[in-house]
Amino acid sequence: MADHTPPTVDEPTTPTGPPAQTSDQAAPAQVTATGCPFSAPGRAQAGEYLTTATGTRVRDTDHSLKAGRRGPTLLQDHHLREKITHFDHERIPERVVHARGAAAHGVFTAYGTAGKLTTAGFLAKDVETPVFVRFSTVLGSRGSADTVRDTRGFAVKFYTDEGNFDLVGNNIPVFFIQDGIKFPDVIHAGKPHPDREIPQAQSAHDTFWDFVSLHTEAQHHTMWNMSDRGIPASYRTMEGFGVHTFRLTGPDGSTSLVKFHWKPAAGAHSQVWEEAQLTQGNDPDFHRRDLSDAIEAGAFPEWELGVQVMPDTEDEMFEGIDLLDPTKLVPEELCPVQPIGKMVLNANPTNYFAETEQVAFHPGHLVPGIDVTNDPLLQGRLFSYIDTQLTRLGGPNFDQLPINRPHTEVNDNLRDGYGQQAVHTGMAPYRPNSIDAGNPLPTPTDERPFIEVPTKVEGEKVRANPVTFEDHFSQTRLFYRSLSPVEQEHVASAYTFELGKCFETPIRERQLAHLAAIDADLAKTVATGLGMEVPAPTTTDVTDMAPSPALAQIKPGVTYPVKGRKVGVVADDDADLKAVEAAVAAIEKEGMTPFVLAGHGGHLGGAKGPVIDRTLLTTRSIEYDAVLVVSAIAPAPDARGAFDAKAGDPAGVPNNQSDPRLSTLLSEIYRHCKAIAFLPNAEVALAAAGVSTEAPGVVAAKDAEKGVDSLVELLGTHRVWERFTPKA
Ligand code: HDE
Repeated sequence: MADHTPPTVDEPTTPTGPPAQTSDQAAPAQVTATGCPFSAPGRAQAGEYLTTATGTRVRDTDHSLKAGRRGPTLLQDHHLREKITHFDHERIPERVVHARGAAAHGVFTAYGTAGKLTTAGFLAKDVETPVFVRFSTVLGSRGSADTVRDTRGFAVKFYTDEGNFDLVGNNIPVFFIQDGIKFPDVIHAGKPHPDREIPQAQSAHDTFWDFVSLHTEAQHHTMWNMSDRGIPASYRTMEGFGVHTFRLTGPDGSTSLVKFHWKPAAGAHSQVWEEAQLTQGNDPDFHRRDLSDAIEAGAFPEWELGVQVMPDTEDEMFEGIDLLDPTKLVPEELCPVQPIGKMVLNANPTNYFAETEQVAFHPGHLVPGIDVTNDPLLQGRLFSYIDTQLTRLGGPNFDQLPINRPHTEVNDNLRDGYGQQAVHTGMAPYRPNSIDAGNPLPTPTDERPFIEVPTKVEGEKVRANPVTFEDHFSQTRLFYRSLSPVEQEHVASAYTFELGKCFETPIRERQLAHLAAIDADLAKTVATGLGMEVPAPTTTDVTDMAPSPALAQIKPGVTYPVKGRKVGVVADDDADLKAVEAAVAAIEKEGMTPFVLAGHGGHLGGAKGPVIDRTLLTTRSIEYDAVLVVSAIAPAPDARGAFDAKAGDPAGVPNNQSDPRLSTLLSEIYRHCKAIAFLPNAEVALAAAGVSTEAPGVVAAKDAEKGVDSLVELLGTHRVWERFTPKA
């Protein structure tokens, strides 16, 4: 067993024993009804009457103090100045990356299966640990759309009994660069162009593709971005990855190298590209809304945490894969993911700014039993995350903000600084001391301190990577070739779209040469779409690795729970209202959310009829995972300009039988491979939309219950992909 006891250092003042912690040294924790430490009572809003910041009651907050009714405002108006000054400083700098995000509270429950791997107490059997999870896009500003093509952040703060542990991961298991020093470069390239500050939250522009085509190490991550992973259907349907390799220490002192994985119970699903684009305009808050709505509806999002465990060998390699290279993954077929616990998100934040905006994650927030490795990207991050908060959160005391406070005692000797919340009373915030009874003491080894795993370090000072970091194409090919044909088709379209938005021919040519190295057919499809020749491949030194089916999102025969899916029930006032009610009940019974969709608001067929949740004016296809069409919707007489009642549409159905906005909605649902069921007499709506009732996933149902049954079956595989079989 390795001895991890730190060397003893003789100190001038030897403490005589663990002195009691004094009140000023305790963490400033306050627990709210939800069990999370939130606001200290000093700043909570209380009392019936409006007051100033210092508690003086205010009679009038609508008129400034003026010299006469028509006179100038007086500098003396302390209430006006306090109110406006505070408002002027309400904003803090947004995160330099991952500015756009949404978060939720939850609970992590460990299975105890990691007990031999790590001493981390929160991974012991049945231990429940509160968590706060923030999901984000990377490139966009705080107000940008959720459904852009991008990597998603997946950051989890575990408030463990041994201090906070942050698993600050992404929804993609590899990263663009191998060394943290390149991070400013890749982000400058991905962010809007500095001259006109466009495009917002997009990778489809010259500087991004300039960077990733010049740094071939970015090819693997970029391929993931171009796959369906770049446009998740929901935060609830994303996998999460710790990306880097971490080092665990078990109770017997043995160490192992691990990669962390989050697997969503709902399955990994994505939008299709047209749908993602429509969503950006129709509901830029789509993912944020989906997350909070699901939690509010009790459809709590769930993930299983798992680890791939690799031996801690001297070369830190596994099956030829360098575990310190963050552009490489370890296929699950070579090293299975072992489940170690479950996370359920069960509460929305109370206040966006206080929690979601002020939460500060840091890969260096570690607990005993979990340590970092020398991955040069992770090493760069260990510096960045504290540093960035100094600007963003205005000083070094951000760990005292309610959302960042640990749920354990803190006795850190850190003092003063901007935003200091604690009223420290001791005399000797230094060590050793003989004044505050020596408090605080260094933690003895048997009291579970954090101890760095004593790994051997030697070498010359160099600015260089290991040679095992050099292959940038084999795993990119592995990922592409592991995808299902549908996903491969999406990848080709995504590259064609993105490069089609680049103006510089040399950039397109360089990227096509990389695609030629990855997969000749892919390069050919993209080049054809761009109207260009396929250049010679960048390299032919690419290893064919055995495909990893686990990397595909669309897996034949695999179905997922339908709980939390959204189903539209389309009906008009003269529809069979009993069928509408039965459909709503059947959808709810499955744990899904029904939305009755009609031409107008209020109730269907009079005040006592079913409640209408969405109207053709307020909705779009993007809101639904599937639809049940109970009847067509007659065109609204006031939908001026939306249709010409006299003309027939190409399907030969007069527009006065089905509202053209319903036709648009149904044709999008159809094109996006979503399930459709329809009741007798509703065919006219499908015909007007040009939707064939013979097509896969378009099901005629005798009654509402049967219709919902068909939808449940189809929704298990998320989409009806066979509707448009990709060309061979
Ligand atoms: Fe980050 N990253 N990052 N990153 N990152 C930040 O920290 C950085 C990297 C990730 O919801 C920043 O507090 C560097 C990899 C997430 O609050 C900043 C490098 C992965 C979030 C920062 C990386 C991530 C961040 C901006 C290369 C996946 C959002 C604000 C060495 C494993 C956390 C902040 C949240 C945020 C730096 C690379 C994930 C600037 C220097 C790899 C999920 O510190």
